[in-house]
Amino acid sequence: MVNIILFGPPGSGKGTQSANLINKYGLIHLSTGDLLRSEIEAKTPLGLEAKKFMDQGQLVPDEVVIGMISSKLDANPDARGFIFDGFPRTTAQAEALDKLLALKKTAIAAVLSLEVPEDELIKRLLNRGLTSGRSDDANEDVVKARIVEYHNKTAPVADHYAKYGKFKKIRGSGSIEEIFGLLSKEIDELVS
Ligand code: B4P
Repeated sequence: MVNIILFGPPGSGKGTQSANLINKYGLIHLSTGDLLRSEIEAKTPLGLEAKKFMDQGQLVPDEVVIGMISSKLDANPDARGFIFDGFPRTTAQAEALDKLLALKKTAIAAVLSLEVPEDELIKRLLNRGLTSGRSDDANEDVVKARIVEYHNKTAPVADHYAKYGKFKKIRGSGSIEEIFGLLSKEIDELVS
């Protein structure tokens, strides 16, 4: 089983690259952002609660996202591995994920972190906001709040995995194909 975390700030391309990587490697894509947006669309109690945080550019409480990931892991007992996209976003989430995987006698193989300059992140997100209908991409204040949340709460997750020698920075600016090539090179070594 090969489990990879695609890491990086909002707009760094985690979702974009995951979509291509799952096809190439036959892994299961677990995006907490996508899971939360489905709950919002279905107007479930979880979705209505999550929306309050997402609309402000804040992270959704840990117990909500950890619960979602735990059910998805249980629902896919025969998976060849997972690509975690947008999860873990706090150290508490990282610790919970490590425990959930240990129960399944597996672990994170690598954390690949997409590095993109901040001005480019803002440009990409506002640009997506023109067409996506995503409330959290819609205005510059919310986009900037998401980047602040990333620095305060998510960046420490890098240290958590660096301690185990699992953390690797990957250039995240350039064409989508170019970055896909850089990520594939890393994953090829893990699956060979
Ligand atoms: P996410 O859905 O995870 O979204 P993201 O961080 O904005 O985007 P990503 O990095 O995947 O960027 P993408 O490929 O789409 O999170 C949304 C919100 O959900 C969070 O703010 C939070 O509130 C909540 N949430 C999610 N997970 C959570 C958790 N674990 N705990 C708590 N809360 C959680 O790319 C962005 C844009 O850039 C796209 O338009 C794309 O086309 C473009 N792009 C991509 N690569 C490019 C490239 N190489 N060149 C030019 N443009 C590119």
